[in-house]
Amino acid sequence: MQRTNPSSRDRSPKFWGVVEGFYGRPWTCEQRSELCDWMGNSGLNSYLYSPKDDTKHRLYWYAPYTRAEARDLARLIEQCQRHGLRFIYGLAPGFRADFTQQVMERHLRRKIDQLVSLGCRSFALLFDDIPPEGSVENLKRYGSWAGAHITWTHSVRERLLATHPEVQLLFCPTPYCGAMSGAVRKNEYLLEVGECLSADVEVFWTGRDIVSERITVPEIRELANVIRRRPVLWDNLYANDYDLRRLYLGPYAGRDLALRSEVRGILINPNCEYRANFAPFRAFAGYVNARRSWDSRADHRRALEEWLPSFEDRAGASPTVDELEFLTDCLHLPYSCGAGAKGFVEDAASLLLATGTKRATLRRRFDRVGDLLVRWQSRITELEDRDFSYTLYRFVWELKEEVDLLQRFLKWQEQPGRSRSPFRSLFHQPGTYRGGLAAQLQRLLKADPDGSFKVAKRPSGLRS
Ligand code: GDL
Repeated sequence: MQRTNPSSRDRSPKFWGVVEGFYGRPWTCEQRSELCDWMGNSGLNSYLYSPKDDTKHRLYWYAPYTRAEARDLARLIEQCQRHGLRFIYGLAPGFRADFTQQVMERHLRRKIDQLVSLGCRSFALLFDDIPPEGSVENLKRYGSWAGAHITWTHSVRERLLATHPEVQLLFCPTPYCGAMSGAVRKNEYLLEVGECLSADVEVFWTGRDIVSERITVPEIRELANVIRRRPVLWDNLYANDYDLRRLYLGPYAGRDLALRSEVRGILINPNCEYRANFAPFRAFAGYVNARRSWDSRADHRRALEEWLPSFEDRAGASPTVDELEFLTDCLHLPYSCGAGAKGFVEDAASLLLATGTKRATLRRRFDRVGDLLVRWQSRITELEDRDFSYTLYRFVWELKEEVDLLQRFLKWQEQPGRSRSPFRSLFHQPGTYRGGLAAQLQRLLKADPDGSFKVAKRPSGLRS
Protein backbone atom coordinates (compact mmCIF):
# COMPACT_ATOMS: atom_id res chain seq x y z
CA MET A 1 0.00 0.00 0.00
CA GLN A 2 1.19 3.44 -0.92
CA ARG A 3 2.34 5.79 1.86
CA THR A 4 1.11 9.34 2.30
CA ASN A 5 3.14 12.08 0.59
CA PRO A 6 3.62 15.61 1.75
CA SER A 7 1.34 17.85 -0.28
CA SER A 8 0.34 21.38 -1.07
CA ARG A 9 -3.27 20.48 -0.28
CA ASP A 10 -3.61 23.02 2.51
CA ARG A 11 -2.92 25.78 0.00
CA SER A 12 -5.67 24.86 -2.48
CA PRO A 13 -9.04 26.63 -1.99
CA LYS A 14 -11.20 25.19 0.74
CA PHE A 15 -14.56 23.55 0.06
CA TRP A 16 -17.55 25.67 1.11
CA GLY A 17 -20.92 24.69 -0.22
CA VAL A 18 -23.63 22.14 -0.59
CA VAL A 19 -23.72 18.36 -0.86
CA GLU A 20 -26.79 16.88 -2.49
CA GLY A 21 -26.19 13.78 -0.45
CA PHE A 22 -29.51 12.77 1.06
CA TYR A 23 -31.74 9.72 0.60
CA GLY A 24 -34.92 10.12 -1.43
CA ARG A 25 -35.87 11.91 -4.62
CA PRO A 26 -32.88 13.74 -6.11
CA TRP A 27 -33.28 17.40 -7.01
CA THR A 28 -34.30 18.28 -10.58
CA CYS A 29 -32.11 19.87 -13.27
CA GLU A 30 -34.03 23.14 -12.83
CA GLN A 31 -33.46 23.13 -9.09
CA ARG A 32 -29.75 22.48 -9.49
CA SER A 33 -29.54 25.22 -12.04
CA GLU A 34 -31.20 27.64 -9.61
CA LEU A 35 -28.78 26.47 -6.93
CA CYS A 36 -25.83 27.35 -9.20
CA ASP A 37 -27.20 30.84 -9.79
CA TRP A 38 -27.71 31.30 -6.14
CA MET A 39 -24.38 29.86 -4.98
CA GLY A 40 -22.40 31.80 -7.54
CA ASN A 41 -23.32 35.02 -5.71
CA SER A 42 -22.98 33.80 -2.19
CA GLY A 43 -19.32 33.16 -1.45
CA LEU A 44 -19.84 29.39 -1.58
CA ASN A 45 -17.67 27.53 -4.07
CA SER A 46 -18.43 23.80 -4.15
CA TYR A 47 -21.29 21.48 -5.02
CA LEU A 48 -21.00 17.74 -4.43
CA TYR A 49 -23.32 15.64 -6.56
CA SER A 50 -24.13 12.48 -4.60
CA PRO A 51 -27.88 11.92 -4.31
CA LYS A 52 -28.11 8.54 -2.59
CA ASP A 53 -30.99 7.44 -4.78
CA ASP A 54 -29.49 8.26 -8.14
CA THR A 55 -28.98 4.54 -8.69
CA LYS A 56 -25.99 5.23 -10.93
CA HIS A 57 -24.29 7.05 -8.10
CA ARG A 58 -24.64 4.19 -5.59
CA LEU A 59 -26.73 1.05 -6.00
CA TYR A 60 -25.67 0.40 -9.61
CA TRP A 61 -22.74 2.79 -9.53
CA TYR A 62 -20.94 0.80 -12.21
CA ALA A 63 -23.66 1.48 -14.81
CA PRO A 64 -22.79 4.33 -17.16
CA TYR A 65 -25.22 7.21 -17.61
CA THR A 66 -27.45 7.14 -20.68
CA ARG A 67 -26.96 9.77 -23.31
CA ALA A 68 -29.82 11.92 -21.98
CA GLU A 69 -28.59 11.65 -18.38
CA ALA A 70 -25.04 12.43 -19.46
CA ARG A 71 -26.28 15.52 -21.29
CA ASP A 72 -27.98 16.78 -18.12
CA LEU A 73 -24.85 16.17 -16.06
CA ALA A 74 -22.64 17.90 -18.65
CA ARG A 75 -24.97 20.90 -18.54
CA LEU A 76 -24.81 21.01 -14.76
CA ILE A 77 -21.01 20.77 -14.77
CA GLU A 78 -20.86 23.58 -17.29
CA GLN A 79 -23.26 25.70 -15.21
CA CYS A 80 -21.13 25.17 -12.12
CA GLN A 81 -18.02 26.18 -14.00
CA ARG A 82 -19.71 29.29 -15.39
CA HIS A 83 -20.60 30.32 -11.84
CA GLY A 84 -17.10 29.70 -10.54
CA LEU A 85 -18.23 26.62 -8.61
CA ARG A 86 -16.33 23.40 -8.18
CA PHE A 87 -18.51 20.50 -9.34
CA ILE A 88 -17.59 17.31 -7.51
CA TYR A 89 -19.01 14.03 -8.70
CA GLY A 90 -19.53 11.55 -5.86
CA LEU A 91 -19.33 7.84 -6.63
CA ALA A 92 -20.29 5.27 -3.99
CA PRO A 93 -18.66 2.01 -5.11
CA GLY A 94 -19.06 0.18 -1.79
CA PHE A 95 -22.10 -1.78 -2.87
CA ARG A 96 -20.17 -4.34 -4.89
CA ALA A 97 -17.35 -5.14 -2.51
CA ASP A 98 -17.45 -8.63 -4.02
CA PHE A 99 -16.02 -7.50 -7.37
CA THR A 100 -12.52 -8.77 -8.01
CA GLN A 101 -9.81 -6.12 -8.17
CA GLN A 102 -9.76 -6.39 -11.95
CA VAL A 103 -13.52 -5.98 -12.39
CA MET A 104 -13.61 -3.20 -9.81
CA GLU A 105 -10.91 -1.24 -11.59
CA ARG A 106 -12.52 -1.70 -14.97
CA HIS A 107 -15.83 -0.35 -13.72
CA LEU A 108 -14.21 2.52 -11.85
CA ARG A 109 -12.21 3.52 -14.91
CA ARG A 110 -15.22 3.40 -17.17
CA LYS A 111 -17.36 5.50 -14.85
CA ILE A 112 -14.66 8.05 -14.10
CA ASP A 113 -13.76 8.34 -17.79
CA GLN A 114 -17.39 9.06 -18.63
CA LEU A 115 -17.54 11.84 -16.04
CA VAL A 116 -14.20 13.28 -17.18
CA SER A 117 -15.52 13.35 -20.73
CA LEU A 118 -18.47 15.40 -19.44
CA GLY A 119 -16.09 17.97 -18.00
CA CYS A 120 -15.87 16.82 -14.38
CA ARG A 121 -12.52 17.47 -12.66
CA SER A 122 -13.28 16.75 -8.99
CA PHE A 123 -14.40 13.43 -7.59
CA ALA A 124 -15.38 11.93 -4.28
CA LEU A 125 -15.35 8.24 -3.43
CA LEU A 126 -17.94 7.64 -0.76
CA PHE A 127 -17.91 4.58 1.47
CA ASP A 128 -20.60 5.68 3.93
CA ASP A 129 -23.65 3.56 4.71
CA ILE A 130 -22.57 0.44 2.86
CA PRO A 131 -23.49 -3.13 3.68
CA PRO A 132 -20.99 -4.61 6.14
CA GLU A 133 -20.44 -7.72 4.07
CA GLY A 134 -18.10 -8.10 1.09
CA SER A 135 -16.36 -11.18 -0.20
CA VAL A 136 -14.02 -13.03 2.14
CA GLU A 137 -11.44 -13.28 -0.65
CA ASN A 138 -11.45 -9.50 -0.98
CA LEU A 139 -11.02 -8.98 2.71
CA LYS A 140 -8.02 -11.35 2.63
CA ARG A 141 -6.64 -9.70 -0.47
CA TYR A 142 -6.78 -6.13 0.83
CA GLY A 143 -6.08 -6.94 4.47
CA SER A 144 -8.97 -4.79 5.69
CA TRP A 145 -11.93 -2.86 4.32
CA ALA A 146 -10.03 0.37 4.83
CA GLY A 147 -7.28 -1.18 2.69
CA ALA A 148 -9.80 -2.04 -0.04
CA HIS A 149 -11.33 1.44 -0.04
CA ILE A 150 -7.92 3.10 -0.14
CA THR A 151 -6.71 0.84 -2.98
CA TRP A 152 -9.78 1.66 -5.08
CA THR A 153 -9.38 5.36 -4.34
CA HIS A 154 -5.74 5.24 -5.35
CA SER A 155 -6.56 3.49 -8.58
CA VAL A 156 -9.00 6.30 -9.43
CA ARG A 157 -6.40 8.85 -8.38
CA GLU A 158 -3.74 7.40 -10.63
CA ARG A 159 -6.10 7.19 -13.56
CA LEU A 160 -7.04 10.84 -13.13
CA LEU A 161 -3.58 12.20 -12.44
CA ALA A 162 -2.21 10.61 -15.60
CA THR A 163 -4.26 12.95 -17.74
CA HIS A 164 -5.53 15.70 -15.44
CA PRO A 165 -2.99 16.69 -12.79
CA GLU A 166 -5.34 19.41 -11.50
CA VAL A 167 -8.05 16.98 -10.32
CA GLN A 168 -9.17 16.88 -6.73
CA LEU A 169 -10.24 13.78 -4.90
CA LEU A 170 -12.26 13.37 -1.72
CA PHE A 171 -12.99 10.26 0.33
CA CYS A 172 -15.72 9.38 2.82
CA PRO A 173 -14.63 6.69 5.28
CA THR A 174 -17.04 4.01 6.46
CA PRO A 175 -16.79 5.25 10.05
CA TYR A 176 -17.52 8.91 9.30
CA CYS A 177 -18.49 10.19 12.74
CA GLY A 178 -17.46 9.70 16.36
CA ALA A 179 -20.54 7.62 17.19
CA MET A 180 -19.41 5.09 14.56
CA SER A 181 -15.68 5.16 15.16
CA GLY A 182 -15.58 5.19 18.96
CA ALA A 183 -12.33 6.77 20.20
CA VAL A 184 -10.77 8.02 16.94
CA ARG A 185 -7.23 7.35 18.26
CA LYS A 186 -8.04 3.67 18.45
CA ASN A 187 -10.06 3.24 15.29
CA GLU A 188 -8.13 0.95 12.96
CA TYR A 189 -9.94 2.07 9.83
CA LEU A 190 -9.18 5.75 10.50
CA LEU A 191 -5.60 5.00 11.52
CA GLU A 192 -5.09 3.19 8.23
CA VAL A 193 -6.61 6.12 6.35
CA GLY A 194 -4.15 8.43 8.14
CA GLU A 195 -1.21 6.25 7.35
CA CYS A 196 -1.97 5.03 3.84
CA LEU A 197 -4.40 7.34 2.02
CA SER A 198 -2.50 9.67 -0.26
CA ALA A 199 -2.11 13.04 1.46
CA ASP A 200 -3.71 14.92 -1.41
CA VAL A 201 -7.05 13.15 -0.89
CA GLU A 202 -9.51 15.02 1.33
CA VAL A 203 -11.44 13.10 4.00
CA PHE A 204 -15.06 13.69 5.05
CA TRP A 205 -16.37 13.70 8.61
CA THR A 206 -19.82 14.53 10.00
CA GLY A 207 -18.77 15.31 13.58
CA ARG A 208 -19.44 13.47 16.81
CA ASP A 209 -22.73 12.15 15.38
CA ILE A 210 -24.26 11.59 11.99
CA VAL A 211 -26.27 14.73 12.69
CA SER A 212 -24.07 16.73 15.04
CA GLU A 213 -25.65 19.37 17.23
CA ARG A 214 -22.22 20.89 17.89
CA ILE A 215 -18.86 20.46 16.21
CA THR A 216 -15.91 21.70 18.25
CA VAL A 217 -12.29 22.61 17.53
CA PRO A 218 -10.72 20.10 20.00
CA GLU A 219 -12.61 17.13 18.59
CA ILE A 220 -11.64 18.07 15.03
CA ARG A 221 -8.00 18.51 16.05
CA GLU A 222 -8.01 15.06 17.58
CA LEU A 223 -9.43 13.56 14.39
CA ALA A 224 -6.98 15.50 12.21
CA ASN A 225 -4.10 13.92 14.16
CA VAL A 226 -5.41 10.47 13.36
CA ILE A 227 -6.24 10.95 9.70
CA ARG A 228 -3.20 13.21 9.26
CA ARG A 229 -5.08 15.96 7.52
CA ARG A 230 -7.83 18.41 8.28
CA PRO A 231 -11.21 16.95 7.42
CA VAL A 232 -13.88 18.36 5.13
CA LEU A 233 -17.09 18.44 7.15
CA TRP A 234 -20.14 16.82 5.61
CA ASP A 235 -22.59 18.70 7.76
CA ASN A 236 -25.97 17.00 8.24
CA LEU A 237 -27.40 19.73 10.49
CA TYR A 238 -30.25 20.47 8.07
CA ALA A 239 -30.67 16.97 6.56
CA ASN A 240 -34.19 15.67 7.11
CA ASP A 241 -34.17 12.45 5.08
CA TYR A 242 -34.13 10.32 8.25
CA ASP A 243 -37.50 11.66 9.43
CA LEU A 244 -39.93 12.64 6.75
CA ARG A 245 -42.06 14.63 9.18
CA ARG A 246 -39.36 17.17 9.99
CA LEU A 247 -38.15 20.24 8.13
CA TYR A 248 -35.26 22.46 9.24
CA LEU A 249 -35.40 26.18 8.57
CA GLY A 250 -33.48 27.45 11.61
CA PRO A 251 -30.19 29.38 11.89
CA TYR A 252 -26.83 27.75 11.23
CA ALA A 253 -25.66 27.01 14.77
CA GLY A 254 -23.44 24.94 17.06
CA ARG A 255 -20.24 25.60 15.10
CA ASP A 256 -17.78 28.29 16.25
CA LEU A 257 -16.16 30.59 13.76
CA ALA A 258 -12.77 29.17 14.83
CA LEU A 259 -13.78 25.83 13.35
CA ARG A 260 -13.35 27.22 9.85
CA SER A 261 -9.58 27.24 10.12
CA GLU A 262 -9.47 23.68 11.51
CA VAL A 263 -11.17 22.13 8.51
CA ARG A 264 -10.60 21.93 4.77
CA GLY A 265 -14.14 23.05 4.24
CA ILE A 266 -17.78 22.40 5.05
CA LEU A 267 -20.47 21.08 2.74
CA ILE A 268 -24.00 21.11 4.09
CA ASN A 269 -26.36 18.29 3.25
CA PRO A 270 -29.74 20.01 3.54
CA ASN A 271 -33.47 19.30 3.53
CA CYS A 272 -34.62 17.01 0.71
CA GLU A 273 -37.17 19.68 -0.22
CA TYR A 274 -35.02 21.95 -2.37
CA ARG A 275 -37.30 24.97 -2.05
CA ALA A 276 -37.17 24.88 1.75
CA ASN A 277 -33.43 25.46 1.79
CA PHE A 278 -33.16 29.13 0.95
CA ALA A 279 -32.80 30.31 4.55
CA PRO A 280 -30.45 27.46 5.59
CA PHE A 281 -28.18 28.15 2.59
CA ARG A 282 -28.12 31.87 3.29
CA ALA A 283 -27.50 31.33 6.99
CA PHE A 284 -24.62 28.97 6.20
CA ALA A 285 -23.14 31.42 3.71
CA GLY A 286 -23.27 34.04 6.47
CA TYR A 287 -21.10 31.78 8.61
CA VAL A 288 -18.65 31.14 5.78
CA ASN A 289 -18.34 34.83 4.89
CA ALA A 290 -18.22 36.24 8.44
CA ARG A 291 -15.04 38.15 9.25
CA ARG A 292 -14.12 38.60 12.88
CA SER A 293 -17.42 37.93 14.57
CA TRP A 294 -20.57 36.10 13.65
CA ASP A 295 -24.11 36.51 14.91
CA SER A 296 -26.00 33.42 13.87
CA ARG A 297 -29.42 34.85 14.77
CA ALA A 298 -28.80 38.13 12.91
CA ASP A 299 -27.72 36.23 9.78
CA HIS A 300 -30.82 34.11 10.05
CA ARG A 301 -33.04 37.21 10.26
CA ARG A 302 -31.31 38.69 7.21
CA ALA A 303 -31.92 35.44 5.32
CA LEU A 304 -35.60 35.61 6.24
CA GLU A 305 -35.89 39.19 5.03
CA GLU A 306 -34.64 38.07 1.64
CA TRP A 307 -36.95 35.08 1.67
CA LEU A 308 -40.13 37.09 2.37
CA PRO A 309 -41.16 37.65 -1.29
CA SER A 310 -41.53 33.87 -1.72
CA PHE A 311 -44.31 34.03 0.86
CA GLU A 312 -46.49 36.47 -1.06
CA ASP A 313 -50.12 35.45 -1.30
CA ARG A 314 -52.40 35.93 -4.30
CA ALA A 315 -53.25 39.44 -3.15
CA GLY A 316 -49.53 40.36 -3.03
CA ALA A 317 -49.36 40.42 0.80
CA SER A 318 -46.35 38.92 2.63
CA PRO A 319 -45.86 38.05 6.28
CA THR A 320 -43.56 40.14 8.46
CA VAL A 321 -40.04 38.97 9.33
CA ASP A 322 -41.22 38.30 12.89
CA GLU A 323 -43.99 36.07 11.63
CA LEU A 324 -41.61 34.18 9.37
CA GLU A 325 -39.14 33.87 12.20
CA PHE A 326 -41.86 32.28 14.28
CA LEU A 327 -42.47 29.70 11.54
CA THR A 328 -38.74 28.89 11.48
CA ASP A 329 -38.84 28.63 15.30
CA CYS A 330 -41.45 25.90 14.83
CA LEU A 331 -39.57 24.12 12.00
CA HIS A 332 -36.17 24.82 13.46
CA LEU A 333 -33.23 22.43 13.97
CA PRO A 334 -32.99 18.75 14.90
CA TYR A 335 -32.11 19.26 18.55
CA SER A 336 -34.01 22.42 19.36
CA CYS A 337 -37.07 24.54 18.70
CA GLY A 338 -36.57 28.26 18.28
CA ALA A 339 -37.45 30.56 21.21
CA GLY A 340 -41.03 31.26 20.02
CA ALA A 341 -41.87 27.56 19.70
CA LYS A 342 -40.06 26.54 22.88
CA GLY A 343 -42.13 28.98 24.96
CA PHE A 344 -45.29 27.71 23.27
CA VAL A 345 -44.68 24.06 24.23
CA GLU A 346 -43.74 25.02 27.78
CA ASP A 347 -46.89 27.14 28.12
CA ALA A 348 -49.04 24.33 26.74
CA ALA A 349 -47.54 21.80 29.17
CA SER A 350 -48.21 24.09 32.17
CA LEU A 351 -51.61 25.12 30.91
CA LEU A 352 -52.91 21.55 30.80
CA LEU A 353 -52.40 21.36 34.57
CA ALA A 354 -53.05 24.97 35.58
CA THR A 355 -56.12 26.49 37.25
CA GLY A 356 -57.31 29.95 38.30
CA THR A 357 -55.50 33.16 37.32
CA LYS A 358 -52.34 31.30 36.30
CA ARG A 359 -54.44 29.39 33.80
CA ALA A 360 -56.04 32.56 32.45
CA THR A 361 -52.63 34.17 31.79
CA LEU A 362 -51.23 31.05 30.16
CA ARG A 363 -54.39 30.57 28.15
CA ARG A 364 -54.15 34.05 26.63
CA ARG A 365 -50.54 33.46 25.62
CA PHE A 366 -51.27 29.99 24.27
CA ASP A 367 -54.19 31.24 22.16
CA ARG A 368 -52.18 34.10 20.73
CA VAL A 369 -49.35 31.83 19.56
CA GLY A 370 -51.70 29.00 18.57
CA ASP A 371 -53.61 31.41 16.36
CA LEU A 372 -50.34 32.43 14.69
CA LEU A 373 -49.73 28.80 13.78
CA VAL A 374 -53.23 28.28 12.47
CA ARG A 375 -52.84 31.50 10.51
CA TRP A 376 -49.62 30.09 8.98
CA GLN A 377 -51.56 27.09 7.74
CA SER A 378 -54.04 29.25 5.87
CA ARG A 379 -51.26 31.52 4.63
CA ILE A 380 -49.40 28.55 3.14
CA THR A 381 -52.53 27.42 1.33
CA GLU A 382 -52.89 30.91 -0.17
CA LEU A 383 -49.34 31.30 -1.50
CA GLU A 384 -49.07 32.59 -5.03
CA ASP A 385 -46.18 30.19 -5.68
CA ARG A 386 -48.00 26.85 -5.67
CA ASP A 387 -44.89 24.69 -5.80
CA PHE A 388 -43.58 26.44 -2.71
CA SER A 389 -46.96 26.06 -1.03
CA TYR A 390 -46.94 22.29 -1.58
CA THR A 391 -43.35 22.08 -0.32
CA LEU A 392 -44.30 23.48 3.09
CA TYR A 393 -47.87 22.31 3.27
CA ARG A 394 -47.72 19.02 5.16
CA PHE A 395 -45.28 20.25 7.80
CA VAL A 396 -47.49 23.18 8.75
CA TRP A 397 -50.60 21.05 8.46
CA GLU A 398 -49.30 18.66 11.09
CA LEU A 399 -48.60 21.51 13.52
CA LYS A 400 -52.04 22.97 12.94
CA GLU A 401 -53.66 19.59 13.70
CA GLU A 402 -51.86 19.35 17.03
CA VAL A 403 -52.77 22.90 18.02
CA ASP A 404 -56.37 22.22 17.08
CA LEU A 405 -56.48 19.11 19.30
CA LEU A 406 -54.99 21.01 22.23
CA GLN A 407 -57.45 23.86 21.81
CA ARG A 408 -60.37 21.42 21.85
CA PHE A 409 -59.00 19.66 24.90
CA LEU A 410 -58.49 22.91 26.79
CA LYS A 411 -62.05 23.97 25.99
CA TRP A 412 -63.34 20.63 27.30
CA GLN A 413 -61.29 21.04 30.51
CA GLU A 414 -62.87 24.45 31.02
CA GLN A 415 -66.53 23.41 30.62
CA PRO A 416 -68.28 24.31 33.90
CA GLY A 417 -70.40 21.20 34.26
CA ARG A 418 -67.87 18.93 32.59
CA SER A 419 -69.28 15.44 32.10
CA ARG A 420 -67.39 12.46 33.41
CA SER A 421 -67.03 10.93 29.98
CA PRO A 422 -63.53 11.19 28.55
CA PHE A 423 -62.56 13.82 25.99
CA ARG A 424 -62.93 12.87 22.34
CA SER A 425 -62.46 14.83 19.15
CA LEU A 426 -64.41 14.16 16.01
CA PHE A 427 -61.37 15.26 14.00
CA HIS A 428 -58.84 13.15 15.88
CA GLN A 429 -60.14 9.61 15.77
CA PRO A 430 -58.22 6.40 16.43
CA GLY A 431 -56.95 5.08 13.12
CA THR A 432 -57.08 8.36 11.21
CA TYR A 433 -55.18 10.32 13.85
CA ARG A 434 -51.72 9.09 14.94
CA GLY A 435 -52.64 5.88 13.12
CA GLY A 436 -50.81 3.49 10.83
CA LEU A 437 -48.23 0.82 11.37
CA ALA A 438 -45.31 3.20 11.97
CA ALA A 439 -47.25 4.96 14.74
CA GLN A 440 -48.16 1.62 16.33
CA LEU A 441 -44.56 0.48 16.23
CA GLN A 442 -43.41 3.80 17.71
CA ARG A 443 -45.64 3.25 20.71
CA LEU A 444 -43.96 -0.05 21.60
CA LEU A 445 -40.73 1.53 22.84
CA LYS A 446 -40.64 4.64 24.97
CA ALA A 447 -37.74 6.96 24.09
CA ASP A 448 -36.18 8.80 27.02
CA PRO A 449 -34.49 12.19 26.54
CA ASP A 450 -31.11 10.62 27.41
CA GLY A 451 -31.36 8.47 24.27
CA SER A 452 -32.29 5.22 26.01
CA PHE A 453 -35.37 3.16 25.17
CA LYS A 454 -37.69 1.19 27.41
CA VAL A 455 -40.59 -1.13 26.73
CA ALA A 456 -43.65 1.10 26.88
CA LYS A 457 -46.50 0.22 29.20
CA ARG A 458 -49.46 -1.01 27.22
CA PRO A 459 -52.69 0.69 28.16
CA SER A 460 -55.07 -2.02 29.37
CA GLY A 461 -57.72 -3.06 26.89
CA LEU A 462 -55.64 -1.94 23.90
CA ARG A 463 -56.85 -3.47 20.69
CA SER A 464 -54.15 -4.85 18.45
C1 GDL B 1 -25.88 9.81 6.57
C2 GDL B 1 -25.57 9.79 5.13
C3 GDL B 1 -26.28 10.89 4.37
C4 GDL B 1 -27.67 11.16 4.96
C5 GDL B 1 -27.48 11.58 6.37
C6 GDL B 1 -28.74 11.97 7.13
C7 GDL B 1 -23.34 10.81 5.46
C8 GDL B 1 -21.89 10.77 5.13
N1 GDL B 1 -24.12 9.86 4.90
O1 GDL B 1 -25.30 9.11 7.33
O2 GDL B 1 -26.38 10.48 3.04
O3 GDL B 1 -28.33 12.14 4.23
O4 GDL B 1 -26.89 10.53 7.09
O5 GDL B 1 -29.67 10.93 7.14
O6 GDL B 1 -23.78 11.64 6.21
